[in-house]
Amino acid sequence: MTTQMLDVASPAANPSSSGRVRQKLEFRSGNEAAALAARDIGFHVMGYFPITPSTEVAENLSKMRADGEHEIVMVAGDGEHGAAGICYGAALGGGRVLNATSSQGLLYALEQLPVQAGTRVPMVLNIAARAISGPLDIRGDHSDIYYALNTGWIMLCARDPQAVYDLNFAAIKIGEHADVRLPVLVAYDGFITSHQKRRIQVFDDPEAVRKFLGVRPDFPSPLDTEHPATFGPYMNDPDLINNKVQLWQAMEAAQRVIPEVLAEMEKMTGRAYPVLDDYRMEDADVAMVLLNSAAETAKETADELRAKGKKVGVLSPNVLRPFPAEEFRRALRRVKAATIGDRADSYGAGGGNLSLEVRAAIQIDPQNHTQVLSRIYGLGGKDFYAADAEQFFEQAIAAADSGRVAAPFAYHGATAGRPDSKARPGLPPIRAEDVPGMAQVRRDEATGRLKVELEPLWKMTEMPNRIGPGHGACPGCGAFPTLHQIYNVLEGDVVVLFQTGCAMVVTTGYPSTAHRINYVHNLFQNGAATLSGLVEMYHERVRRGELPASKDVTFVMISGDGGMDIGMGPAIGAANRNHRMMILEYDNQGYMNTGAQLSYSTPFGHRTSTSEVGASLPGKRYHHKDTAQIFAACHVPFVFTASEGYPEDLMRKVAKAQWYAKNEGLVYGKILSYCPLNWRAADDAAQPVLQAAIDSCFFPLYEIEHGYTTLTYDPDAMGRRHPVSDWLKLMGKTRHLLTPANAPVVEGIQAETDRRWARIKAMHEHPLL
Ligand SMILES: Cc1ncc(C[n+]2csc(CCOP(=O)(O)OP(=O)(O)O)c2C)c(N)n1
Ligand code: SF4
Repeated sequence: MTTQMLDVASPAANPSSSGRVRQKLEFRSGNEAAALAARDIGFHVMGYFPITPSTEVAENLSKMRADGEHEIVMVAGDGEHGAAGICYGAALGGGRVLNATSSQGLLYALEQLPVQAGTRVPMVLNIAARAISGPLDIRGDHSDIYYALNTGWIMLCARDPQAVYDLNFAAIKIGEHADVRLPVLVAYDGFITSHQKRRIQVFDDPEAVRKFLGVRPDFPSPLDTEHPATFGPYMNDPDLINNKVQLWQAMEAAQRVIPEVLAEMEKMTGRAYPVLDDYRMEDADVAMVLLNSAAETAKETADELRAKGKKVGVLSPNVLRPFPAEEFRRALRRVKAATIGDRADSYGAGGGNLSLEVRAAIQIDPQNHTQVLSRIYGLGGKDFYAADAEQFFEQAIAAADSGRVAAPFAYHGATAGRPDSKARPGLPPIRAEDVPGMAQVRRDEATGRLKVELEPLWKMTEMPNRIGPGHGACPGCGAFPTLHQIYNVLEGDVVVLFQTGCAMVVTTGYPSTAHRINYVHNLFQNGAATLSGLVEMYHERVRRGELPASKDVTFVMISGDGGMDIGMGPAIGAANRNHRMMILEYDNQGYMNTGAQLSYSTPFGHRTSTSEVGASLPGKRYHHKDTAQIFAACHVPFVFTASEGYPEDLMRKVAKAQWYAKNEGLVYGKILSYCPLNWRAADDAAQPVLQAAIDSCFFPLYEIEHGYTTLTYDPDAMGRRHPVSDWLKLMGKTRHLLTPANAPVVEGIQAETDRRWARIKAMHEHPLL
């Protein structure tokens, strides 16, 4: 039986006594289908954090919310761990809750998943499955979802956009069933299902949807103040094991509830989702077992082989937790050989999780003699074509015919690599002596502050660039002028760590790299911790005489503003420990690498793909984060703000920063950096736009040296102060704010700008502030 339903047009058009409800046809991707389902379900709250390829779920919902199509409260987490916490709290509050993520996002949220399952709090989490780092690859495989197998969440698998839509409804009903009460995850293939559009049927009968879902049952909630209760107590032996028995029992109950709910869905829609999807298995000698979209390819190949007289079939679970062990036993009882493909390895276990679990399921059946071939395929988005499916079938047929398996476990599709090519910079590496730097720094003994003498700016053209040309950034991108100004003033040996973001992604496409000095990437939630470890190892190895003390390396972390949201905890940790390193943030006011979602540094009212603009919403709903002041509160030796639009000012500050990072401890710098693509401004308009942000006092230029604040540019004193509207009118992302209806929003931005500016000025004027 297949999950496909291409004959729904008639029942959709003619809901009849068969129990089918009115539906309508749409042409949608998996992510759009998840967003439409969310709208039709009417979740109370969505907690989320952007990550490719699942981000579109939140983006679509943001657009729909701006257009007044739903009322889901959308809360952007500071990272996926935060988003999962938001969802847990919201779900404890008794309403319906949604999240969507992928890859590292799921892994970063993972710690919260057993907390929620263990305390039995239902919600729905969509996963557009993607490869996990490292190295980083944004395309699809199943290495992320396999990590969720042991969390206690129910796991549904959606093979196409229609299934994504349908299974979101089923997820609500299954998770909220009184005997189950568990959170539910709906997994679909990144890009293949998340982005490819298909014809799908969506409900066109809100009343029928309401009837199917019912109201969310009243589970114990901290919002029920009439019945005080403790949620998540500390547990001792034997209560914890008993708690886990209950979780297991809930999964057992789900074995019964899931088919019931899916049967009810089938009645309403005409679309069937058996727990284990079986295709042409009625008399199959040979089977292929695959998860999600690849199974559809395998079905076409099965048809071709059947036409040649081969008895082959395909199995694909629609439910991964609870695992359909009994269904596999039944389906494979007569099968002589099966190839089980996994889009992720369980390294060292001799198979991926699906293969291991199917083997475990059938080995307890004395009547089963199926030979199993485990194959790892399709990693990092590697396509799975009909030719691959044919090979899988042929290998199983050979095993069935010979009675022996030639290779029980193998990777499928790997190559010999490129033995002649090495990961190397396109240009020769740069050494300390090549970069004398553009500044002399000395300490003023009277004030204890640093004085910088800068070479004339034209000298910059003589400096070799530590970052080579040929990167793939957008024309006019400000990240690179920013990096060049930083690098040209830093003298000697520099080791950089880039957190994930545009500057990282466009400079390191394996096997090339634009970095001509030592470069490390770590994900943008943990770069500061990683660099602090490297710094400590450097100093310890110098102390032990293992590395030359004469070298005097400078350690620099480069991050976007988004990395200072999700990576804030480790960055503050590094600041509190005061490691000798620099954290330099290029602030382009959003998560640009993933398609311009809001960051906490996005200013109020600005349009991003998750703070959309429409009749119901005028862009972002809260003010930008003052990251420089957060670091100032850590009392590190040096904090500054700067902009690529003021190169001399920026370079002076970076020169000071290098001195402090070598001699005293941690430095943080926030650098306003142009993003023409997502600010919706001309490629060559960096200077006027940045100047306007600074002259409006929205982005004050200052430094804090040992706690003393100094304004390095004062628009008031220079007679150049302008209202924020003069800045907002220069960018497409803010033009909507200039309509009369949004005048109060602009007044709010102006008021907050004035308030923050007055505080900085007061700090500048008063040595104790
Ligand atoms: C744990 C985790 N969550 C989400 C992502 C997806 N992601 C990668 S870069 C990025 C945005 C980076 O924004 P920012 O630091 O501001 O740098 P920019 O892209 O603007 O240069 C996001 C959301 C990820 N890689 N890992
Ligand atoms: S999206 Fe913006 S920050 Fe990213 S490369 Fe393009 S211009 Fe630069």
